[in-house]
Amino acid sequence: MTVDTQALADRLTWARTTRTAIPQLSDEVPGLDLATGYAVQRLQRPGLGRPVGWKLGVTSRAKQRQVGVDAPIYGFLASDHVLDLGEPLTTAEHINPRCEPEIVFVLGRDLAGAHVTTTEVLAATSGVAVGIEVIDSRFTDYRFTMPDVVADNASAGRYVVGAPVHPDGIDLRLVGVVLEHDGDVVATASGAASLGHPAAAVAWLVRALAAAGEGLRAGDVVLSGGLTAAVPVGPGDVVVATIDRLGSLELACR
Ligand code: 0L1
Ligand code: MG
Repeated sequence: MTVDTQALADRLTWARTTRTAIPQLSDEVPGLDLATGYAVQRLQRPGLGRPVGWKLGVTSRAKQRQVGVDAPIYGFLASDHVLDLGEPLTTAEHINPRCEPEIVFVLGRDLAGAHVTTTEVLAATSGVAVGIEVIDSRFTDYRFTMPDVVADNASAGRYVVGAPVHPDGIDLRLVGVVLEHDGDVVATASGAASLGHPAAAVAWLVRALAAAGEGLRAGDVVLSGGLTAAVPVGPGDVVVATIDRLGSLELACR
């Protein structure tokens, strides 16, 4: 069966720009597979501004349990996804926003290849930082299959990043993570929650991109995967992510 990937991409763009949830694509396209999902995702890239990097999704067991899957995925990040430090999140610009803490990598040089290792990722990294990702599914009630959520750019919404520090001497598996919502600690984790090591998650991404003929570029930002379950947010909420050695980051919602 031939799938009209452009029509599916257009449907997701309509959902995003009108802030209207739609049923998962696989309801209508039963054979929707991961390759088709990535093709639909790719078609949405030009509509979101300048490319700035990538995001990993479903890398933690907490997230895998939350969405009922067992393998990571990736999505692209573009300038329209960026929230500046101190810039509030306007929740009405999203359908169903949820916040999650992430360790963010900033690439110091290009990195590509089908066999890239965790060590090579760390060597190519100029900085790591605390981040908050705002995910937002275009599908009703976050109900989707893996190909659906890949097509929906891994639920990318917005993200904010703190000041990067050099990763030398930091064991990213061991750094503690605390997520606060309106002053309450709602989740804790350590860096190892993302595929055992956040840099291993980035290495997985590089290998996956190599299969698509792509790679990371110097200056790219990579969200290495949500470390806890994501917390739903609305106007007036404040979310704070704190990661040992990397610092604290606050996101206010209006
Ligand atoms: O929760 C979700 O929407 C699954 C997609 C991946 C989101 C993420 O982990 O950043
Ligand atoms: Mg995430």
